[in-house]
Amino acid sequence: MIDAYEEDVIEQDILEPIEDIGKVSIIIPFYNTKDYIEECLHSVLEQTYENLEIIIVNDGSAEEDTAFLEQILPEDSRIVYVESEKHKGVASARNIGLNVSTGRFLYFLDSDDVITKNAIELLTKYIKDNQLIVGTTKRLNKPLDLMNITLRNKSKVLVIKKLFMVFKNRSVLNMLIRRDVFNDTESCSFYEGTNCFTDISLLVKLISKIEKISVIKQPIYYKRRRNDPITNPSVMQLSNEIKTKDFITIYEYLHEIYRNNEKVIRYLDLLFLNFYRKNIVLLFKDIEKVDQFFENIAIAAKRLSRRALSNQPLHIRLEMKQLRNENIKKYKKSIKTHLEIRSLRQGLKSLKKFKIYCYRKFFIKMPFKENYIVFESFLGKNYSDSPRDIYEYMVDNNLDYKYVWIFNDKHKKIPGPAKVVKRFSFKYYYYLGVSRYWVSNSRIPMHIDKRKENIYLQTWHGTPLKRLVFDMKEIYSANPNYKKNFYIQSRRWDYLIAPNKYSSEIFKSAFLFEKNMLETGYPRNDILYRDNQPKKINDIKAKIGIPLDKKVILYAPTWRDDDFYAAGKYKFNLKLDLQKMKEKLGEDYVIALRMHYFIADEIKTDGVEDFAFNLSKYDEIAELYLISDILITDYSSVFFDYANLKRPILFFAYDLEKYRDKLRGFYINIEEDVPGPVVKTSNDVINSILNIEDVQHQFKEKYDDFYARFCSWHDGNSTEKVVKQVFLESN
Ligand code: C2G
Repeated sequence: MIDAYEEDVIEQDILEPIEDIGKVSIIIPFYNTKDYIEECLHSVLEQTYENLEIIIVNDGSAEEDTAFLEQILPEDSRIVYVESEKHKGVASARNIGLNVSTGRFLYFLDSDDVITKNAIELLTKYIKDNQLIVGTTKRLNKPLDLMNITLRNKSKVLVIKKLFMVFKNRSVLNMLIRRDVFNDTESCSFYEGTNCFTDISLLVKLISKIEKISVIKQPIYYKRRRNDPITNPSVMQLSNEIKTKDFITIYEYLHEIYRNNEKVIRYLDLLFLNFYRKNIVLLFKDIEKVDQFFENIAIAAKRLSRRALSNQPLHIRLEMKQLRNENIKKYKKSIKTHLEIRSLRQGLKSLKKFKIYCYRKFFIKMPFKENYIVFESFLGKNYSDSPRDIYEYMVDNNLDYKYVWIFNDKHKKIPGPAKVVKRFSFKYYYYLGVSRYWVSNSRIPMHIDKRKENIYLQTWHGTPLKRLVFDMKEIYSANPNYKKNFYIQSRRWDYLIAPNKYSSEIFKSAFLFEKNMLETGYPRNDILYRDNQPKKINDIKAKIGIPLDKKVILYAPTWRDDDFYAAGKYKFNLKLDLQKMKEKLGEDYVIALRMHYFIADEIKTDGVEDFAFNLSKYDEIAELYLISDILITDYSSVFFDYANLKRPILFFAYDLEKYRDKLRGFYINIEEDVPGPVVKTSNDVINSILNIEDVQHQFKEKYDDFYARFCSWHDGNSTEKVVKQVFLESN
């Protein structure tokens, strides 16, 4: 929300007839945003205020983006489509748009953003005699159709004199500007010398010409948080280095032009000091960057007025003094102290932050423990998967290492000599800081940078059916920074295990992984070759309490990205009719229910306790594969592993269309390629099981092809291959 000084509030019902006060030129630069432009355009064409000129400037986009845009542009006389011959940046695109615009008002909109359908109506209604009016902007974290944007029928409008409060966000977006503020088209233009911060070049013109503006305190502009800052960043997701270079460039340029305009200089100085504290100081965490930027920042700092410095805290004033005196030695010392104090202050905010402070400040600088290995599986949830097989192989072969296992439950009991450490405890940070090896099948938190000597073996946790990370277009899960965070975390991986050729290729594209791919098959599947024998199977059944005289159905579904209570806590509605399954199948079968480790809901088995066993908390799903005669799943990768047993698999895909076409998308054609029937109802599941021999016969050929493509790297020796390559040969 824009914090502002209320001078005058106008409460008016916006449902009055719309007054046409003149044509509004909406200028939309387009650059490689084919994934978002449709929603943007739709939100503009939907506007209740109709006297619009919609100027789309294609700023040298890629062919496929251009083709897509030209294909979706509707026949609407209000649309003006302009192409620039090559990509020159948002300022140039907006200037092209300004040059062809004819409207009485100007409005800038980014092609990956959207506006509410009454946005222009509100802006034109409340601009009154002001030169400019701005609406409130909100973040758009997920696709518009999942946003329930409510239009309140009342809106508070403020009239503001303190322009800096509004302009401190450095953006011209969501502003309705009278064209006659500018005496000629030349002055109504953007500086084209940088990629970032070119809005400031128009804002300073506005500051030099106007005294007050109106502000609508209702969100009418939704700014998309671009979910892929790595391979398709928005301008403001560029690196801090690029942004610092651009900021200094445009600050210098405008400071020179407006050197005699006290108000503009005050604004520029405010921006410089804000940018210095939020970006430049952080850039200098890498102290070598000081050498690279010191000279230019010193020049900029010399321009600061005494007044601008007067209300700055002491340490900033000191740093500015050292910059203005060009004393890089003293400045480096000040910045180091500044960052130290900053990280200590951060560290004192909470116990969790203090542990992270200790990790960064102390633990990763303590003597390294060469033969220590830290293991973690499914974010500390259980003792399972490939990390477990690697650990047990090393212990059984008496390899000379010390072992630490991370669990959420500090009382977790596991076999062998490993030390059990509670996740996120001080010991957790200590052992991650001093241990040479990390072995994980999922993700180690963003804030845990690793030492350069550390070796991180990422075993991952399944052959991908669902599209992953950089192969996903939209991000529906709880964390909108998913791609950026994943990229940072996966840069730390030194080894990644692939269960088959198919995964090896996908992991390279989905994870942008370029280091050591271990094409060994999954250690976690060795058990399916080693222990697939009646005695072992009965031992597991007895341990769990499954009747030995019954066959077992295993139901192991995955999670749904958009069905969550919070990050990592997902909902699950059991669609299988357990009562009916018990009636039809209970004589010969029992069913093991096994929810994904993200599922927070407790599965109910009331009334069918002797038929349905909830094994969601059972550590090792591979043991459940062994005891199961049939697997029912959906889009979970479990079937790629279970297929090693060559037993029947049913795909209970009751929400296939939504899951495949909206939520995630798949790498293979689930209806064509999977080695079993895709069914949608409990009845279909029951009938398939009652005729399971026919099903097996029907899918025999497809199953053999599937096995050859996805299971052929497994022979029961994957663990040995991984241990030799990572721990024995690489030393
Ligand atoms: N899993 C489980 N129980 C389930 C589902 C999954 O124990 N009901 C375990 C299995 O080891 C499975 C792994 O979690 O292989 C991954 O589960 P998926 O359902 O495939 O979902 P996800 O966690 O999104 O991983 O490359 C694999 C993908 O990353 C999928």
